[in-house]
Amino acid sequence: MPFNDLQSYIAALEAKAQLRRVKTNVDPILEISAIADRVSKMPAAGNAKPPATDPVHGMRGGHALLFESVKGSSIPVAINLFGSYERMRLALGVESFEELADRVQELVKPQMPTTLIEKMKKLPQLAKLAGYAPKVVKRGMCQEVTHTDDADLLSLPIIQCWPHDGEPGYGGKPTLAPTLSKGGDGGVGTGRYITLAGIYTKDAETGDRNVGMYRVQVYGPKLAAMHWHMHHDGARHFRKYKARGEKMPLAIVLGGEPVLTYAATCPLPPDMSELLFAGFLNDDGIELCPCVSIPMEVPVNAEIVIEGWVHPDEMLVEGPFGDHTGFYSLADDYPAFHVTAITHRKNPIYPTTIVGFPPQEDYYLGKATERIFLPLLRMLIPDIIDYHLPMFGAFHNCVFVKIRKEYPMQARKVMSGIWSAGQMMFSKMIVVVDDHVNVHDEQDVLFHMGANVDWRRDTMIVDGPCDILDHATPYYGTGGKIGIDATRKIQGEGTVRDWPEELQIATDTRALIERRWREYGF
Ligand SMILES: Cc1cc2nc3c(=O)[nH]c(=O)nc-3n(C[C@H](O)[C@H](O)[C@H](O)COP(=O)(O)O)c2cc1C
Ligand SMILES: [Mn+2]
Repeated sequence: MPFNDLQSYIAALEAKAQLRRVKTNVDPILEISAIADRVSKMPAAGNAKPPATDPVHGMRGGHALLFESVKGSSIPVAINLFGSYERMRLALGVESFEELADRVQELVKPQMPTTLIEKMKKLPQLAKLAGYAPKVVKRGMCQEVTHTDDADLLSLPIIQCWPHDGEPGYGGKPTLAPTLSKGGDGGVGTGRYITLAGIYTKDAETGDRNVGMYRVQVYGPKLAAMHWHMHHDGARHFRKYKARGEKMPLAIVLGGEPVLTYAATCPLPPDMSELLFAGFLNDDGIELCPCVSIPMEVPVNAEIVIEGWVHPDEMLVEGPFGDHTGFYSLADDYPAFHVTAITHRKNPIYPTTIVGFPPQEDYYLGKATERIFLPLLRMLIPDIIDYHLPMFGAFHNCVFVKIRKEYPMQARKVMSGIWSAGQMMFSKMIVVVDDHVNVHDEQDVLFHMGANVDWRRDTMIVDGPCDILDHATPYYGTGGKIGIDATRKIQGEGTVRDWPEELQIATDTRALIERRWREYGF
Protein backbone atom coordinates (compact mmCIF):
# COMPACT_ATOMS: atom_id res chain seq x y z
CA MET A 1 0.00 0.00 0.00
CA PRO A 2 1.33 3.50 -0.76
CA PHE A 3 1.76 6.09 2.01
CA ASN A 4 -0.63 8.74 3.31
CA ASP A 5 1.93 11.47 3.72
CA LEU A 6 5.54 12.37 3.19
CA GLN A 7 6.61 11.78 6.77
CA SER A 8 5.34 8.19 6.93
CA TYR A 9 7.14 7.56 3.64
CA ILE A 10 10.34 9.03 5.09
CA ALA A 11 9.93 6.83 8.19
CA ALA A 12 9.61 3.78 5.93
CA LEU A 13 12.73 4.80 4.02
CA GLU A 14 14.59 5.05 7.29
CA ALA A 15 13.33 1.64 8.44
CA LYS A 16 14.63 0.16 5.17
CA ALA A 17 18.06 1.81 5.54
CA GLN A 18 17.29 4.01 2.52
CA LEU A 19 17.68 7.33 4.34
CA ARG A 20 20.61 9.26 5.77
CA ARG A 21 19.98 12.00 8.31
CA VAL A 22 22.44 14.88 8.12
CA LYS A 23 22.73 16.78 11.40
CA THR A 24 25.52 19.11 10.26
CA ASN A 25 24.30 22.64 9.58
CA VAL A 26 24.15 23.12 5.79
CA ASP A 27 23.48 26.00 3.42
CA PRO A 28 20.38 25.79 1.17
CA ILE A 29 22.35 27.87 -1.32
CA LEU A 30 24.36 25.42 -3.50
CA GLU A 31 25.57 23.14 -0.67
CA ILE A 32 22.54 20.81 -0.39
CA SER A 33 22.32 20.43 -4.17
CA ALA A 34 26.03 19.64 -4.53
CA ILE A 35 25.69 16.90 -1.89
CA ALA A 36 22.57 15.52 -3.58
CA ASP A 37 24.25 15.54 -7.00
CA ARG A 38 27.14 13.50 -5.65
CA VAL A 39 24.94 11.06 -3.75
CA SER A 40 22.64 10.47 -6.73
CA LYS A 41 25.63 9.11 -8.67
CA MET A 42 26.66 6.68 -5.92
CA PRO A 43 25.63 2.99 -5.73
CA ALA A 44 22.01 2.57 -4.65
CA ALA A 45 21.35 2.02 -0.96
CA GLY A 46 20.21 -1.48 -0.07
CA ASN A 47 20.95 -4.58 -2.09
CA ALA A 48 18.03 -4.93 -4.47
CA LYS A 49 18.83 -6.25 -7.96
CA PRO A 50 18.67 -3.93 -10.97
CA PRO A 51 15.47 -4.39 -12.98
CA ALA A 52 15.74 -6.31 -16.26
CA THR A 53 14.68 -3.13 -18.02
CA ASP A 54 17.77 -1.26 -16.79
CA PRO A 55 20.50 -3.87 -16.29
CA VAL A 56 23.52 -1.54 -16.48
CA HIS A 57 22.42 1.66 -14.78
CA GLY A 58 19.77 0.25 -12.48
CA MET A 59 21.77 0.29 -9.27
CA ARG A 60 22.59 3.95 -8.73
CA GLY A 61 21.02 6.60 -6.58
CA GLY A 62 22.66 6.45 -3.14
CA HIS A 63 20.41 7.28 -0.18
CA ALA A 64 17.54 9.67 0.36
CA LEU A 65 18.80 12.57 2.48
CA LEU A 66 17.17 14.43 5.34
CA PHE A 67 18.99 17.63 6.28
CA GLU A 68 17.87 18.41 9.80
CA SER A 69 19.68 21.71 10.25
CA VAL A 70 19.45 24.17 7.39
CA LYS A 71 20.75 27.74 7.50
CA GLY A 72 18.03 30.37 7.64
CA SER A 73 15.06 28.09 8.34
CA SER A 74 13.73 25.89 11.11
CA ILE A 75 12.33 23.40 8.58
CA PRO A 76 14.32 20.26 7.60
CA VAL A 77 14.95 19.55 3.90
CA ALA A 78 14.45 16.15 2.24
CA ILE A 79 16.04 15.37 -1.13
CA ASN A 80 16.64 12.32 -3.36
CA LEU A 81 13.48 10.76 -1.89
CA PHE A 82 12.58 9.11 -5.21
CA GLY A 83 16.14 8.78 -6.46
CA SER A 84 16.52 5.01 -6.94
CA TYR A 85 14.45 2.12 -8.28
CA GLU A 86 13.85 0.78 -4.80
CA ARG A 87 12.64 4.11 -3.43
CA MET A 88 10.48 4.81 -6.46
CA ARG A 89 8.81 1.42 -6.10
CA LEU A 90 8.29 1.98 -2.38
CA ALA A 91 6.74 5.39 -3.02
CA LEU A 92 4.26 3.80 -5.42
CA GLY A 93 3.65 0.87 -3.06
CA VAL A 94 4.62 -1.83 -5.57
CA GLU A 95 7.23 -4.55 -6.04
CA SER A 96 7.67 -3.61 -9.70
CA PHE A 97 6.44 -0.88 -12.03
CA GLU A 98 4.99 -3.64 -14.22
CA GLU A 99 2.34 -4.28 -11.53
CA LEU A 100 1.00 -0.80 -12.21
CA ALA A 101 1.42 -1.20 -15.97
CA ASP A 102 -0.80 -4.29 -15.68
CA ARG A 103 -3.42 -2.33 -13.76
CA VAL A 104 -3.31 0.44 -16.39
CA GLN A 105 -3.65 -2.23 -19.09
CA GLU A 106 -6.72 -3.60 -17.32
CA LEU A 107 -8.19 -0.10 -17.21
CA VAL A 108 -7.68 0.68 -20.89
CA LYS A 109 -8.73 -2.72 -22.21
CA PRO A 110 -11.12 -1.89 -25.00
CA GLN A 111 -13.46 -4.76 -24.07
CA MET A 112 -16.91 -3.51 -23.23
CA PRO A 113 -19.15 -5.86 -21.30
CA THR A 114 -21.88 -7.16 -23.62
CA THR A 115 -24.06 -9.49 -21.57
CA LEU A 116 -25.89 -8.54 -18.41
CA ILE A 117 -23.79 -10.96 -16.36
CA GLU A 118 -20.60 -9.40 -17.73
CA LYS A 119 -21.94 -5.94 -16.93
CA MET A 120 -22.64 -6.99 -13.38
CA LYS A 121 -19.19 -8.48 -13.09
CA LYS A 122 -17.69 -5.17 -14.20
CA LEU A 123 -19.69 -3.20 -11.63
CA PRO A 124 -17.33 -3.56 -8.69
CA GLN A 125 -14.48 -2.45 -10.92
CA LEU A 126 -16.41 0.64 -12.03
CA ALA A 127 -17.51 1.42 -8.50
CA LYS A 128 -13.88 1.20 -7.49
CA LEU A 129 -12.94 3.66 -10.21
CA ALA A 130 -15.42 6.16 -8.76
CA GLY A 131 -13.68 5.65 -5.42
CA TYR A 132 -10.46 6.99 -6.91
CA ALA A 133 -11.93 10.48 -7.29
CA PRO A 134 -10.69 13.07 -4.79
CA LYS A 135 -12.87 13.67 -1.71
CA VAL A 136 -13.27 17.16 -0.29
CA VAL A 137 -13.33 17.51 3.50
CA LYS A 138 -13.50 20.63 5.69
CA ARG A 139 -9.96 21.10 6.96
CA GLY A 140 -6.62 19.43 6.70
CA MET A 141 -3.45 18.68 8.59
CA CYS A 142 -1.73 20.91 6.04
CA GLN A 143 -3.47 23.86 7.71
CA GLU A 144 -2.40 23.23 11.31
CA VAL A 145 -0.38 26.44 11.05
CA THR A 146 -1.60 29.32 8.87
CA HIS A 147 0.26 32.45 7.76
CA THR A 148 -1.46 35.13 5.73
CA ASP A 149 -0.13 38.67 6.26
CA ASP A 150 3.06 37.24 7.69
CA ALA A 151 3.45 34.64 4.92
CA ASP A 152 7.08 34.64 3.82
CA LEU A 153 8.57 32.44 1.11
CA LEU A 154 12.03 33.28 2.41
CA SER A 155 11.24 31.55 5.71
CA LEU A 156 11.18 28.23 3.82
CA PRO A 157 14.48 26.40 3.20
CA ILE A 158 14.18 26.82 -0.57
CA ILE A 159 17.41 25.77 -2.24
CA GLN A 160 19.60 27.23 -4.97
CA CYS A 161 20.67 24.34 -7.20
CA TRP A 162 23.37 25.61 -9.61
CA PRO A 163 25.79 28.56 -9.49
CA HIS A 164 24.18 30.78 -12.17
CA ASP A 165 20.58 30.09 -11.16
CA GLY A 166 18.62 33.34 -11.15
CA GLU A 167 21.71 35.39 -12.00
CA PRO A 168 20.50 38.70 -13.44
CA GLY A 169 21.70 39.25 -16.99
CA TYR A 170 23.23 35.77 -17.39
CA GLY A 171 22.75 34.67 -20.99
CA GLY A 172 21.89 38.19 -22.07
CA LYS A 173 18.30 38.59 -20.85
CA PRO A 174 17.36 41.85 -19.08
CA THR A 175 16.63 41.63 -15.38
CA LEU A 176 13.19 43.17 -15.42
CA ALA A 177 10.32 42.40 -17.72
CA PRO A 178 8.68 45.66 -18.88
CA THR A 179 5.31 44.67 -17.48
CA LEU A 180 6.53 44.04 -13.94
CA SER A 181 5.10 46.31 -11.28
CA LYS A 182 8.24 47.38 -9.51
CA GLY A 183 6.77 48.01 -6.07
CA GLY A 184 6.51 45.58 -3.21
CA ASP A 185 8.91 42.75 -3.48
CA GLY A 186 11.39 44.44 -5.79
CA GLY A 187 11.24 42.29 -8.89
CA VAL A 188 14.74 40.84 -8.94
CA GLY A 189 14.72 37.08 -8.80
CA THR A 190 16.75 35.12 -6.30
CA GLY A 191 18.60 31.94 -7.27
CA ARG A 192 16.21 29.93 -5.11
CA TYR A 193 13.66 27.64 -6.74
CA ILE A 194 10.89 25.40 -5.44
CA THR A 195 11.59 22.22 -7.40
CA LEU A 196 9.46 19.32 -6.12
CA ALA A 197 5.97 20.77 -5.81
CA GLY A 198 2.63 20.06 -7.42
CA ILE A 199 1.12 23.17 -8.99
CA TYR A 200 -2.68 23.05 -8.53
CA THR A 201 -4.83 24.97 -11.00
CA LYS A 202 -8.37 24.78 -12.35
CA ASP A 203 -9.75 25.30 -15.83
CA ALA A 204 -11.55 28.68 -15.84
CA GLU A 205 -14.50 27.27 -17.81
CA THR A 206 -14.91 23.66 -16.79
CA GLY A 207 -13.36 23.71 -13.31
CA ASP A 208 -11.23 20.67 -14.26
CA ARG A 209 -8.25 20.36 -11.98
CA ASN A 210 -4.66 20.04 -13.10
CA VAL A 211 -1.58 19.19 -11.09
CA GLY A 212 1.79 19.66 -12.78
CA MET A 213 5.31 19.76 -11.46
CA TYR A 214 6.71 23.12 -12.52
CA ARG A 215 9.62 24.92 -10.91
CA VAL A 216 8.90 28.17 -9.08
CA GLN A 217 11.50 30.92 -8.79
CA VAL A 218 11.42 32.94 -5.59
CA TYR A 219 11.54 36.71 -5.95
CA GLY A 220 10.69 37.89 -2.46
CA PRO A 221 8.56 37.08 0.59
CA LYS A 222 5.34 37.09 -1.43
CA LEU A 223 6.47 37.06 -5.05
CA ALA A 224 7.49 34.20 -7.34
CA ALA A 225 7.50 33.24 -11.04
CA MET A 226 5.74 30.21 -12.54
CA HIS A 227 7.77 28.27 -15.07
CA TRP A 228 5.20 26.16 -16.92
CA HIS A 229 6.19 25.25 -20.45
CA MET A 230 3.82 26.44 -23.16
CA HIS A 231 2.98 22.80 -24.01
CA HIS A 232 1.90 21.95 -20.47
CA ASP A 233 -1.51 22.13 -18.84
CA GLY A 234 -0.67 24.87 -16.32
CA ALA A 235 0.18 27.17 -19.23
CA ARG A 236 -3.01 26.13 -21.04
CA HIS A 237 -5.07 27.00 -17.96
CA PHE A 238 -3.26 30.32 -17.64
CA ARG A 239 -3.98 31.23 -21.28
CA LYS A 240 -7.70 30.75 -20.59
CA TYR A 241 -7.69 33.07 -17.57
CA LYS A 242 -5.65 35.58 -19.54
CA ALA A 243 -8.15 35.52 -22.42
CA ARG A 244 -10.91 36.26 -19.91
CA GLY A 245 -8.83 38.98 -18.27
CA GLU A 246 -9.13 37.23 -14.91
CA LYS A 247 -6.56 36.42 -12.28
CA MET A 248 -5.92 32.75 -11.65
CA PRO A 249 -5.93 31.06 -8.23
CA LEU A 250 -3.02 28.68 -7.78
CA ALA A 251 -1.66 26.52 -4.98
CA ILE A 252 1.86 25.17 -4.67
CA VAL A 253 1.74 21.89 -2.76
CA LEU A 254 4.74 20.27 -1.09
CA GLY A 255 4.48 16.74 0.25
CA GLY A 256 1.23 14.83 0.71
CA GLU A 257 0.78 11.29 -0.54
CA PRO A 258 4.02 10.39 -2.37
CA VAL A 259 1.93 9.15 -5.34
CA LEU A 260 0.86 12.79 -5.77
CA THR A 261 4.41 13.93 -6.35
CA TYR A 262 4.78 11.26 -9.01
CA ALA A 263 1.38 11.98 -10.58
CA ALA A 264 2.36 15.66 -10.98
CA THR A 265 5.14 14.55 -13.34
CA CYS A 266 3.00 12.14 -15.39
CA PRO A 267 2.35 12.91 -19.06
CA LEU A 268 -1.41 12.48 -18.80
CA PRO A 269 -3.66 13.72 -21.62
CA PRO A 270 -4.79 17.35 -21.08
CA ASP A 271 -8.15 16.66 -19.49
CA MET A 272 -7.23 13.62 -17.49
CA SER A 273 -6.97 14.51 -13.81
CA GLU A 274 -3.70 13.84 -12.05
CA LEU A 275 -5.68 13.65 -8.80
CA LEU A 276 -7.80 10.83 -10.18
CA PHE A 277 -4.66 9.07 -11.39
CA ALA A 278 -3.05 9.56 -7.97
CA GLY A 279 -6.21 8.05 -6.43
CA PHE A 280 -5.81 5.09 -8.77
CA LEU A 281 -2.15 4.66 -7.73
CA ASN A 282 -3.15 5.10 -4.10
CA ASP A 283 -6.05 2.66 -4.44
CA ASP A 284 -8.15 5.29 -2.68
CA GLY A 285 -9.30 8.83 -3.46
CA ILE A 286 -7.01 11.67 -2.33
CA GLU A 287 -8.55 13.82 0.44
CA LEU A 288 -8.62 17.52 -0.29
CA CYS A 289 -9.56 20.55 1.79
CA PRO A 290 -10.39 24.13 0.76
CA CYS A 291 -7.53 26.62 0.78
CA VAL A 292 -7.72 29.45 3.34
CA SER A 293 -7.34 32.37 0.89
CA ILE A 294 -8.17 31.20 -2.63
CA PRO A 295 -10.90 29.12 -4.33
CA MET A 296 -8.84 25.93 -4.61
CA GLU A 297 -8.62 22.57 -2.85
CA VAL A 298 -5.37 20.94 -1.77
CA PRO A 299 -4.38 17.57 -0.27
CA VAL A 300 -5.10 17.51 3.46
CA ASN A 301 -1.93 15.51 4.09
CA ALA A 302 0.47 17.99 2.48
CA GLU A 303 3.47 19.28 4.42
CA ILE A 304 3.33 22.87 3.13
CA VAL A 305 0.88 24.74 0.88
CA ILE A 306 1.57 28.12 -0.73
CA GLU A 307 -1.59 29.87 -1.92
CA GLY A 308 -1.89 32.84 -4.21
CA TRP A 309 -2.87 34.38 -7.53
CA VAL A 310 -1.32 34.68 -10.95
CA HIS A 311 -2.26 37.97 -12.58
CA PRO A 312 -2.95 37.84 -16.32
CA ASP A 313 -0.64 40.63 -17.45
CA GLU A 314 2.20 40.60 -15.00
CA MET A 315 5.35 38.87 -16.14
CA LEU A 316 8.72 38.33 -14.49
CA VAL A 317 12.05 37.40 -16.01
CA GLU A 318 12.33 33.80 -14.87
CA GLY A 319 15.65 31.93 -14.95
CA PRO A 320 18.33 31.06 -15.71
CA PHE A 321 18.10 27.63 -14.13
CA GLY A 322 20.39 24.58 -14.21
CA ASP A 323 18.07 22.14 -15.95
CA HIS A 324 17.59 18.42 -16.57
CA THR A 325 19.29 18.81 -19.95
CA GLY A 326 22.56 19.26 -18.04
CA PHE A 327 22.67 22.90 -19.22
CA TYR A 328 21.18 26.17 -18.03
CA SER A 329 17.83 27.06 -19.47
CA LEU A 330 18.12 30.80 -20.05
CA ALA A 331 15.90 33.50 -18.66
CA ASP A 332 12.55 34.30 -20.24
CA ASP A 333 9.26 35.96 -19.34
CA TYR A 334 6.94 33.94 -17.11
CA PRO A 335 3.86 34.91 -15.10
CA ALA A 336 4.23 36.45 -11.64
CA PHE A 337 2.66 34.69 -8.66
CA HIS A 338 1.53 36.66 -5.59
CA VAL A 339 1.38 34.74 -2.33
CA THR A 340 -1.71 35.23 -0.17
CA ALA A 341 -1.08 32.49 2.41
CA ILE A 342 1.34 29.80 3.48
CA THR A 343 -0.11 26.97 5.52
CA HIS A 344 1.67 23.94 6.90
CA ARG A 345 1.38 21.04 9.27
CA LYS A 346 3.12 21.31 12.64
CA ASN A 347 6.79 20.42 12.15
CA PRO A 348 6.75 20.11 8.36
CA ILE A 349 9.52 18.73 6.16
CA TYR A 350 10.39 20.58 2.96
CA PRO A 351 10.88 18.22 -0.01
CA THR A 352 13.03 19.27 -2.93
CA THR A 353 15.14 17.94 -5.80
CA ILE A 354 17.78 19.02 -8.26
CA VAL A 355 18.10 18.20 -11.92
CA GLY A 356 21.23 18.11 -14.08
CA PHE A 357 23.68 15.72 -15.71
CA PRO A 358 22.24 12.20 -15.24
CA PRO A 359 21.56 10.29 -13.18
CA GLN A 360 19.50 12.48 -10.92
CA GLU A 361 16.35 11.78 -8.96
CA ASP A 362 14.12 12.64 -11.94
CA TYR A 363 15.55 9.69 -13.91
CA TYR A 364 13.62 7.25 -11.68
CA LEU A 365 10.40 9.27 -11.89
CA GLY A 366 10.84 9.08 -15.66
CA LYS A 367 11.57 5.36 -15.62
CA ALA A 368 8.40 4.69 -13.62
CA THR A 369 6.50 6.57 -16.32
CA GLU A 370 8.27 4.69 -19.11
CA ARG A 371 7.04 1.40 -17.64
CA ILE A 372 3.59 2.41 -16.37
CA PHE A 373 2.64 4.21 -19.58
CA LEU A 374 3.73 1.45 -21.97
CA PRO A 375 0.15 0.08 -22.23
CA LEU A 376 -1.13 3.56 -23.13
CA LEU A 377 1.58 4.07 -25.73
CA ARG A 378 0.77 0.66 -27.19
CA MET A 379 -2.88 1.58 -27.33
CA LEU A 380 -1.95 4.56 -29.53
CA ILE A 381 0.73 2.70 -31.53
CA PRO A 382 0.03 -1.07 -31.37
CA ASP A 383 3.19 -1.85 -33.42
CA ILE A 384 5.33 -1.08 -30.36
CA ILE A 385 6.42 -4.06 -28.29
CA ASP A 386 8.61 -2.16 -25.87
CA TYR A 387 10.72 0.99 -25.56
CA HIS A 388 13.61 2.39 -23.55
CA LEU A 389 14.73 5.91 -22.71
CA PRO A 390 18.45 5.57 -21.96
CA MET A 391 19.85 7.35 -18.91
CA PHE A 392 22.25 9.51 -20.89
CA GLY A 393 19.64 10.34 -23.49
CA ALA A 394 18.31 12.68 -20.78
CA PHE A 395 14.63 11.80 -21.37
CA HIS A 396 13.49 12.97 -24.81
CA ASN A 397 16.87 13.25 -26.45
CA CYS A 398 16.89 9.55 -27.27
CA VAL A 399 14.23 6.85 -27.47
CA PHE A 400 14.77 3.22 -28.46
CA VAL A 401 11.71 1.39 -29.76
CA LYS A 402 11.17 -2.28 -30.52
CA ILE A 403 8.60 -3.40 -33.08
CA ARG A 404 7.55 -6.60 -34.79
CA LYS A 405 8.01 -5.52 -38.38
CA GLU A 406 5.39 -6.82 -40.79
CA TYR A 407 5.43 -4.41 -43.75
CA PRO A 408 7.72 -1.90 -45.42
CA MET A 409 8.27 1.51 -43.81
CA GLN A 410 6.55 0.38 -40.62
CA ALA A 411 9.37 1.89 -38.56
CA ARG A 412 8.59 5.28 -40.09
CA LYS A 413 4.94 4.92 -39.25
CA VAL A 414 5.96 4.22 -35.64
CA MET A 415 8.24 7.28 -35.57
CA SER A 416 5.41 9.49 -36.79
CA GLY A 417 3.13 7.95 -34.18
CA ILE A 418 5.59 8.73 -31.40
CA TRP A 419 5.99 12.30 -32.62
CA SER A 420 2.27 12.77 -32.17
CA ALA A 421 1.84 10.92 -28.87
CA GLY A 422 1.51 13.50 -26.08
CA GLN A 423 4.83 14.50 -24.54
CA MET A 424 6.61 11.81 -26.59
CA MET A 425 6.41 14.42 -29.37
CA PHE A 426 9.59 15.90 -27.90
CA SER A 427 11.63 12.79 -28.83
CA LYS A 428 14.67 14.15 -30.61
CA MET A 429 16.11 10.84 -31.78
CA ILE A 430 14.10 7.65 -32.23
CA VAL A 431 15.87 4.39 -33.02
CA VAL A 432 13.58 1.56 -34.13
CA VAL A 433 14.81 -2.03 -33.83
CA ASP A 434 13.42 -5.49 -34.61
CA ASP A 435 11.80 -7.72 -32.03
CA HIS A 436 14.85 -9.93 -31.39
CA VAL A 437 16.84 -6.95 -30.11
CA ASN A 438 16.89 -6.25 -26.36
CA VAL A 439 15.77 -2.65 -26.41
CA HIS A 440 16.95 -2.14 -22.82
CA ASP A 441 20.48 -3.23 -23.72
CA GLU A 442 22.01 -0.08 -25.14
CA GLN A 443 24.91 -2.03 -26.66
CA ASP A 444 22.53 -4.33 -28.51
CA VAL A 445 20.70 -1.31 -29.93
CA LEU A 446 23.96 0.44 -30.89
CA PHE A 447 25.16 -2.75 -32.60
CA HIS A 448 22.03 -3.05 -34.75
CA MET A 449 21.98 0.65 -35.52
CA GLY A 450 25.59 0.52 -36.67
CA ALA A 451 25.02 -2.64 -38.70
CA ASN A 452 21.58 -2.13 -40.24
CA VAL A 453 21.41 1.54 -41.13
CA ASP A 454 22.18 3.23 -44.40
CA TRP A 455 22.15 6.83 -43.27
CA ARG A 456 20.63 8.22 -46.44
CA ARG A 457 17.95 5.60 -46.93
CA ASP A 458 17.03 4.75 -43.34
CA THR A 459 16.75 8.10 -41.62
CA MET A 460 13.90 10.54 -41.50
CA ILE A 461 14.44 14.11 -40.35
CA VAL A 462 11.36 16.15 -39.54
CA ASP A 463 10.65 19.58 -38.08
CA GLY A 464 8.27 20.02 -35.22
CA PRO A 465 7.69 21.08 -31.62
CA CYS A 466 10.66 20.45 -29.34
CA ASP A 467 11.26 20.69 -25.61
CA ILE A 468 11.58 24.40 -24.85
CA LEU A 469 14.55 23.52 -22.64
CA ASP A 470 16.52 22.26 -25.64
CA HIS A 471 19.23 24.84 -26.26
CA ALA A 472 20.39 23.19 -29.51
CA THR A 473 17.19 23.80 -31.48
CA PRO A 474 17.52 26.76 -33.86
CA TYR A 475 14.32 28.28 -32.48
CA TYR A 476 12.73 28.28 -29.08
CA GLY A 477 10.49 25.20 -28.84
CA THR A 478 10.83 24.02 -32.44
CA GLY A 479 13.50 22.19 -34.35
CA GLY A 480 14.62 19.05 -36.15
CA LYS A 481 14.18 15.49 -34.96
CA ILE A 482 15.60 12.30 -36.41
CA GLY A 483 14.13 8.83 -36.78
CA ILE A 484 16.55 6.01 -37.46
CA ASP A 485 15.24 2.76 -38.90
CA ALA A 486 17.61 0.10 -37.56
CA THR A 487 15.36 -2.80 -38.51
CA ARG A 488 16.17 -5.38 -41.18
CA LYS A 489 15.27 -3.82 -44.56
CA ILE A 490 12.78 -5.49 -46.85
CA GLN A 491 11.27 -4.97 -50.31
CA GLY A 492 9.57 -1.61 -50.62
CA GLU A 493 12.01 0.31 -48.46
CA GLY A 494 14.19 1.75 -51.22
CA THR A 495 17.12 -0.06 -52.74
CA VAL A 496 17.70 -3.21 -50.73
CA ARG A 497 20.30 -5.71 -51.87
CA ASP A 498 20.14 -9.30 -50.61
CA TRP A 499 19.99 -8.91 -46.85
CA PRO A 500 22.13 -11.48 -45.04
CA GLU A 501 21.21 -13.42 -41.91
CA GLU A 502 22.50 -12.25 -38.57
CA LEU A 503 25.09 -14.66 -37.14
CA GLN A 504 23.83 -17.30 -34.75
CA ILE A 505 25.48 -20.41 -33.38
CA ALA A 506 23.63 -23.49 -34.68
CA THR A 507 21.20 -24.86 -32.10
CA ASP A 508 22.71 -28.37 -32.05
CA THR A 509 26.24 -26.98 -31.73
CA ARG A 510 25.11 -24.78 -28.87
CA ALA A 511 23.63 -27.84 -27.16
CA LEU A 512 26.79 -29.82 -27.86
CA ILE A 513 29.18 -27.33 -26.30
CA GLU A 514 26.80 -26.81 -23.43
CA ARG A 515 26.95 -30.54 -22.75
CA ARG A 516 30.74 -30.74 -23.14
CA TRP A 517 31.64 -27.41 -21.51
CA ARG A 518 33.41 -28.94 -18.53
CA GLU A 519 35.36 -31.31 -20.78
CA TYR A 520 37.11 -28.32 -22.36
CA GLY A 521 38.81 -27.68 -19.03
CA PHE A 522 38.09 -23.94 -18.54
C1 LIG B 1 11.85 17.47 -11.27
C2 LIG B 1 10.99 17.94 -12.40
C3 LIG B 1 10.91 19.28 -12.71
C4 LIG B 1 10.09 19.74 -13.73
N1 LIG B 1 10.03 21.09 -13.99
C5 LIG B 1 9.18 21.53 -14.92
C6 LIG B 1 9.03 22.93 -15.13
O1 LIG B 1 9.69 23.76 -14.50
N2 LIG B 1 8.13 23.36 -16.06
C7 LIG B 1 7.38 22.47 -16.79
O2 LIG B 1 6.56 22.92 -17.59
N3 LIG B 1 7.50 21.14 -16.62
C8 LIG B 1 8.38 20.65 -15.70
N4 LIG B 1 8.51 19.31 -15.50
C9 LIG B 1 7.76 18.38 -16.37
C10 LIG B 1 6.30 18.30 -16.02
O3 LIG B 1 6.10 18.14 -14.65
C11 LIG B 1 5.64 17.13 -16.74
O4 LIG B 1 5.84 17.29 -18.12
C12 LIG B 1 4.15 17.00 -16.44
O5 LIG B 1 3.62 15.93 -17.18
C13 LIG B 1 3.39 18.25 -16.78
O6 LIG B 1 2.05 18.07 -16.40
P1 LIG B 1 0.87 18.74 -17.24
O7 LIG B 1 0.79 17.97 -18.53
O8 LIG B 1 -0.33 18.56 -16.38
O9 LIG B 1 1.23 20.15 -17.46
C14 LIG B 1 9.34 18.83 -14.47
C15 LIG B 1 9.40 17.47 -14.16
C16 LIG B 1 10.21 17.02 -13.13
C17 LIG B 1 10.25 15.55 -12.83
MN1 LIG C 1 -2.18 17.58 -16.80
